[in-house]
Amino acid sequence: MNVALITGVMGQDGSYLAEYLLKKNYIVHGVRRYSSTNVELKNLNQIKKNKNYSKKFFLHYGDVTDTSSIFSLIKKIKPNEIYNLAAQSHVLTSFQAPEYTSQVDAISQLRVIEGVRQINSRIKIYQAATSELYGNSDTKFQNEKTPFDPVSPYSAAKLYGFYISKIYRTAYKMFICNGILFNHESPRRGSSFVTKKITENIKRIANKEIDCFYLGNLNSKRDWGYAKEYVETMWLMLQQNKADDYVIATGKVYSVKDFVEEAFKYINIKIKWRGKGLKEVGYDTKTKKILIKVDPYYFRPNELDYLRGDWSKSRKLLKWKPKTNFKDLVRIMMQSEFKK
Ligand code: NAP
Ligand code: G4F
Repeated sequence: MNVALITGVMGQDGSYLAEYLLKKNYIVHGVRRYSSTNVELKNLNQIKKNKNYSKKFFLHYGDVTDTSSIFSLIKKIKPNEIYNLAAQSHVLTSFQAPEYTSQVDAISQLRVIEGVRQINSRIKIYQAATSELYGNSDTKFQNEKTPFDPVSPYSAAKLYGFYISKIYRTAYKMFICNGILFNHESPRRGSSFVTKKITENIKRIANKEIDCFYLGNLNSKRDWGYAKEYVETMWLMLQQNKADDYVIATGKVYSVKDFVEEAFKYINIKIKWRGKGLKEVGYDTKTKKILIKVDPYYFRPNELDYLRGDWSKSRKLLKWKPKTNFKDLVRIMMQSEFKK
């Protein structure tokens, strides 16, 4: 019987991964943080609705910053695989809370890995690394050989997670894989990330709740994929004969403006841009109404302008390829907003 432990199970990836593993007949244990307010288990709705999963899916309170909670969960659950997804995953927030971000995204990675080393070093570990590690690399595509150059407290912390995983892999022969995933989105994305922020605000405009909304760097380019299909690669990495690091991406790149334009098409609005810098606005070509403005609050002290992944190693070794293109991703997210 395969038993998986997922930290960060309530997040976007954790919830899709839990569903994916349950379909594969895994027993899945997820770690959630305690909160004194009533946190909705929205992302776990599909699992809660499925009666077959009631004896296969278990939620535990825990925190990756707490050694006793993580060590005792590993001892109690006895997983074969750990997917270590818990993180303070928002880049701008990492500038506002750098020490906390380092605790969760760097030291806690060591905590999980060290727990496995002490308790049962044969447990396989997936470590959530990130394309943010590359920073403003001057290559057109980034792959597993591209040098890292982090530009935020978030990516510096993840860099530690990446290397400590590699070090334990070689020093103790542990099976630890770093997934260098490029941006991936879905209806389950947190509202403060740019794609979800755009789709939610377009819905508000359509409902006449707001007249316009504010964004930061409109020209930033990302390689956006679909989270639901990216989680499969986490599992695939742990099924290989040898532990390794893999880039997961689409190889296509779009700007924040492209995302805005594509998303507005869903409600038949054509967006054009005028002005420069802080004065740049996006307006409806038919009504001339301004729908998007720039607010410097959303700028990062260090911007990362361009990320585009070369996923050829994953295609070759994991036999994986992305299926959902940019337009489909935007449509999936918009459809979900309007279904709510
Ligand atoms: P997410 O939606 O932000 O989920 C992260 C989860 O971690 C949340 O459920 C959060 O819990 C939990 N968490 C935070 N601090 C914790 C703590 N101290 N103890 C236990 N749980 C904690 O992130 P995601 O998009 O699913 O990403 C999953 C992982 O992949 C993250 O490590 C992220 O950094 C990495 N990654 C993401 C992308 C992407 O484009 N999505 C790309 C590359 C790498 P709360 O709900 O209580 O806050
Ligand atoms: O959606 P974002 O906040 O994602 P970002 O910073 O690329 O980070 C995400 O992807 C990483 C993988 O590369 C993950 F490791 C990380 O955990 C996270 O999931 O911002 C995307 C781009 C940025 O360039 C940002 O400056 O959009 C730009 N942007 C423009 N206006 C905005 C906004 N970002 C946010 N969050 N909010 C805005 O209003």
